Amino acid sequence: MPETEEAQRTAVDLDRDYVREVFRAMLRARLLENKLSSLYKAGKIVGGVYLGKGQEAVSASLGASLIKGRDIFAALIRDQAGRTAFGEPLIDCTRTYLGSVLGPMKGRDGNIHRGRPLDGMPAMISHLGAAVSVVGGMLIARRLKGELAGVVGATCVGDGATSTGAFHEGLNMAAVEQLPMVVIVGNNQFAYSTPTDRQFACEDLLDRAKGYGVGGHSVDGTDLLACTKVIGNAVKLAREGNGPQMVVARLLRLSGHGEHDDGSYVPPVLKDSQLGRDCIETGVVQLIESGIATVEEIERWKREFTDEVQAAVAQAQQEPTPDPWDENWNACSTPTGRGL
Ligand SMILES: Cc1ncc(C[n+]2csc(CCOP(=O)(O)OP(=O)(O)O)c2C)c(N)n1
Repeated sequence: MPETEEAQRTAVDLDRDYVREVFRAMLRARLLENKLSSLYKAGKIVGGVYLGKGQEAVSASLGASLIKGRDIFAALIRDQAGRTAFGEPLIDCTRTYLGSVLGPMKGRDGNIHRGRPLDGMPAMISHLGAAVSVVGGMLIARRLKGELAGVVGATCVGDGATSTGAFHEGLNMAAVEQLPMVVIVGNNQFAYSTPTDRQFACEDLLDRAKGYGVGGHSVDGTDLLACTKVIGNAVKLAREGNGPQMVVARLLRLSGHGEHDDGSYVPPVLKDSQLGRDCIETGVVQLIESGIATVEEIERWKREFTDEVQAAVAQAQQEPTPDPWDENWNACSTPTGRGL
């Protein structure tokens, strides 16, 4: 607890700003993803569309706890809110989904495998768990260059990813090396259509943190204020030299695996449970009840972000897709300045 009254006020204000930042990123991501879903259903997006609906509080709490320009964030398919909170412009998303040559992947990736490595965002890897090793490697590289002080590397995985070899090897190594890493496990009860009781036999995924020798934290992923507190604290612990931290967030995926999947295998009883709460809805109530934001402000943000999403889609839609005759199709990224 800060000693002086002024310091106490500042601490409260900082928390308030952080919570508002998290919620704004959640809202921007939700409005953007609603639009992506409509575009997909209208046949305007080729390939898959993957949403983070219901997981925004977890993802944005992580993204907003990280420092852009210093930290590393390896986002996964449910992390539009975290990307937004970490500072990724919305146009990066619409350009990638709509195949614009001006996007960070230059129109070579159709959906979600985008990144800006020079800004601390490695491009997403589909192979579940692989990002844990990538973040570990990036942190070791910083250590070798003498640039690790005060840095955190973070990634998010799903419950399914925790059963892969890559996850195990990556987290084990991070623990041995005592890296400043945060791994968020979004336990949304399903890996595609496989429920958790067909994925692992331990009672709680949190039990695994002990086995790896890393800090373990559990949070209700539908509760905005709990997410900001628990995830913000895990990032702080990692930053202060306490080694890797694993946070297990309990929630439910509020969409199909991708928009091609109606998720009809999710039992109604789960949807009606605490796990099935929509974090945006609970967040609105929490913000208003705690006086962190007013109804008018939230309505204004909705209008502002709706306009921003429309503009990002309209802009990407009128940009060119790659011309196969001009493209050199380099397999490796080159520092051209375009998209990096
Ligand atoms: C190593 C590996 N195995 C299988 C797949 C195919 N796959 C893609 S997403 C997915 C389910 C992921 O479930 P989970 O980790 O729980 O994350 P969620 O989609 O629920 O957020 C699977 C099996 C993959 N991408 N990588």
